Amino acid sequence: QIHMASSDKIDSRGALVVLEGLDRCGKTSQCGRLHSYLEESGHAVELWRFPDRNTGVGQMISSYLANQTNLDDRAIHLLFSANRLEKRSLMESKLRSGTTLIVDRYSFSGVAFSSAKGLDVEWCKAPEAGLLAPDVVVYLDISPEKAAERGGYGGERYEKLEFQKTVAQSYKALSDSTWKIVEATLSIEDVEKQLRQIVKECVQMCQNGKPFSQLWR
Ligand code: FDM
Repeated sequence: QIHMASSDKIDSRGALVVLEGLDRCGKTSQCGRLHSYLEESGHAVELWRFPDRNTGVGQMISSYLANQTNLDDRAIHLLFSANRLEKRSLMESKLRSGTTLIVDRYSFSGVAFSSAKGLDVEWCKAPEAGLLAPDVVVYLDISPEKAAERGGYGGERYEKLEFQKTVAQSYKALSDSTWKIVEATLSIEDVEKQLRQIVKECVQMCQNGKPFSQLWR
């Protein structure tokens, strides 16, 4: 009779999948398509986004983005961080129960946008050290000029070409070799195809017990 050592036990879990990119890169549509695809294939999956505008903190962020309130750059940065921190335990329990989360923006947006205003990168990272690290980060890559040509910048605070150029540089500085870069100017179907492949592999690794890791550690 074979007894499995407890260290051999496989803790199957859901995957934390994060999509990042500039405004108008197609992130939100692709998150939706990916969510439907996984759901239809019978996988437990939820679509999340940051900022989560449904919480009290999220409402403060929303009114800031709509230019209805002004806040100090550091203060709004910390609200974005708090908005992720307040979802941390729910996030972890969903993943442990086997649910995959497709997340439209995460801490990388926090650092990219705030550091584009001139805040120190390390200062920006600090409040979120220890949050769950994504199992995969997909960056939908588009030049700020191309994104602006797509039109439909909605008039929110950051939706301006000059600022988006700086954000693009911040993202580049933040990205590492683990990020999957997908060319966002391909057709919707081709982007979708690449995403499915990336996410299928990632989901598989998490089902096979890939351990959690923490941000910025
Ligand atoms: N944004 C988003 C930040 O500045 N910091 C953050 O931590 C996050 C998650 O908020 F311009 C910015 C990015 C974007 C704006 O995002 C709202 P959506 O995806 O358009 O809702």
